[in-house]
Amino acid sequence: MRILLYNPDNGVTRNFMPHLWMFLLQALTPPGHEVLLIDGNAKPMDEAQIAQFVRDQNIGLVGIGAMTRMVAKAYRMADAIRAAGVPVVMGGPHVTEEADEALGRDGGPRHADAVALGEADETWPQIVKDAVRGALKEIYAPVQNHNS
Ligand code: B12
Repeated sequence: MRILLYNPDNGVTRNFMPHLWMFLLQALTPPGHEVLLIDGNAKPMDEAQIAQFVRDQNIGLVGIGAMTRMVAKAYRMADAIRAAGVPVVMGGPHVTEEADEALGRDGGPRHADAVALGEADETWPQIVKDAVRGALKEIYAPVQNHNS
């Protein structure tokens, strides 16, 4: 499967500070998949452009991460990707606190097929496997270590 990890542009201050999550999840992706990275600060895209990109590149899953300041753009891009028929998983600090908002469980529109809560180091490989089977769960909670 071809996977796109997308970080929306920071449309508030427009300062560019690359985020680490994309590189980490790319490294943690199980073998056999191709992972493409787009940071909107380096490659600005609008909704129509990202929908075209996922179609042209035969993308099977899109992961979007966002802090609160970029989440409105993240949701607009997620909506465009889902309308193109490609599932979206979202993660990062905003949707970790507001998973119901991303999943449309708060009365608003749904933006994501699945949400990864907290750190996704352990859950990302499972998310990819579930996406391949067409069986994404709505919520992926981080694996807790209760040894301490
Ligand atoms: C380092 C850091 C910074 C650094 C570097 C920022 C950068 N761009 O990389 C500096 C000091 C510059 C910084 C600045 C800011 N930061 Co800062 N920062 C952090 C900090 C301490 C760690 C982030 C990090 O790199 N973690 C390591 C990476 C690998 O982990 P991660 O990003 O959390 O990603 C993991 C999960 O979130 C999840 N995940 C994330 N995205 C996705 C996407 C998908 C698809 C999936 C499946 C999973 C997933 O999986 C990843 C792997 O486990 C966090 C607090 C914290 N302890 O997490 C705050 C934090 C992210 N920062 C925050 C804020 C608000 C800011 C600023 C906006 C502050 C300001 N007012 O200017 C600026 C924004 C600057 C910018 N343009 O990016 C907030 C965000 C809150 C929110 N609701 O959005 C946090 C959470 C702190 C807090 N508790 O308030 N920050």
